[in-house]
Amino acid sequence: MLSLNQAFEQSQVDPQLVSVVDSITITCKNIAERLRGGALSGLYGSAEQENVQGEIQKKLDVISNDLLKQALLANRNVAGIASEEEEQAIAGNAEGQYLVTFDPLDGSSNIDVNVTVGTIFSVLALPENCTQVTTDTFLQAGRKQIAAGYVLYGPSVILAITTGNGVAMYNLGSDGVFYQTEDQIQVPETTEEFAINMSNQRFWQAPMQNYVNDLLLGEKGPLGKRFNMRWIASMVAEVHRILTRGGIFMYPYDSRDPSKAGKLRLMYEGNPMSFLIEQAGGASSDTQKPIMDVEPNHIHQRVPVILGSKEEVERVNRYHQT
Ligand code: FDP
Repeated sequence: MLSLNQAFEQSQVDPQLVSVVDSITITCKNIAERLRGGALSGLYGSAEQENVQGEIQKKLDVISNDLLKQALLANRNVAGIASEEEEQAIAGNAEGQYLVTFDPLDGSSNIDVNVTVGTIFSVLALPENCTQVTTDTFLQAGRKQIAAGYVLYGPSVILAITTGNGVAMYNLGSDGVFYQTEDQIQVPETTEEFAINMSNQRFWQAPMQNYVNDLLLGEKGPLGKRFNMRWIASMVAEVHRILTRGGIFMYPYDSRDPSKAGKLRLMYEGNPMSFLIEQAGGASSDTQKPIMDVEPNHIHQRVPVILGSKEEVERVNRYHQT
């Protein structure tokens, strides 16, 4: 079976990029190990909370962030990092050519209930002539991503990755090596499965209300088919399901906090997941344009996210055009 490094070698991925991805996957193995320990790792609960021995417990998302930060900043090919858990980007090594953004533990409200979570990452190039990495250096549209992926901590540990040449998946073996299980994944164009947090329905805008209402009408409605619903409340797990068997995932704008464009973050969730989904033949949209065409103006910018099987994403776009 092909290991991740052999696959990179075969497709002649830049060795410096390989080393950046290595830093991420090695750290993710460490995170997976801690997650597997569950409550025995003493890592459940809130950050800075004391356990019965009077020891300070740190939340796993804080620990995952620290581990990734440490590993990436120690890599001389990394020019800087930006994390969902950090206020500002952090400059890395002077000779580095790559910028990495990451969500260290997506779906973290699921950790304590032992539901699948994951690490999401995106790699950008250091712009030419950049002499000083700042938070603004990261404000590049998703189209400029060099690589993106996630490591899923579920019943098995799975890496999904793209370097702009399709999407491949790897399973973590008991020997600590990621082995390729899928290559050139294709998201089916049509689907009968949707994922959305229905409890927010009354806060959505009219076009989203109309689309979901029509979808719920099933075979007798304008969409002419019966839909099934899934909501894991862990984006990384939902995207993994969509890459595996299709579907549509939506976290639209809602009026609960009108100042926020959506719940999910463009740089750590929207862009990397859109890169994977587009590379697998699916589509992704903020209801007006492809997410990867959104020009970021803030490192923690939020974005409405609609992604998955092409036919359904395009239908959602049409509902928003009328
Ligand atoms: P979480 O808050 O647990 O980190 O990243 C945000 C996210 O999870 C997504 O992974 C998930 O899809 C969504 O939020 C869940 O939101 P709801 O709590 O509204 O269901």
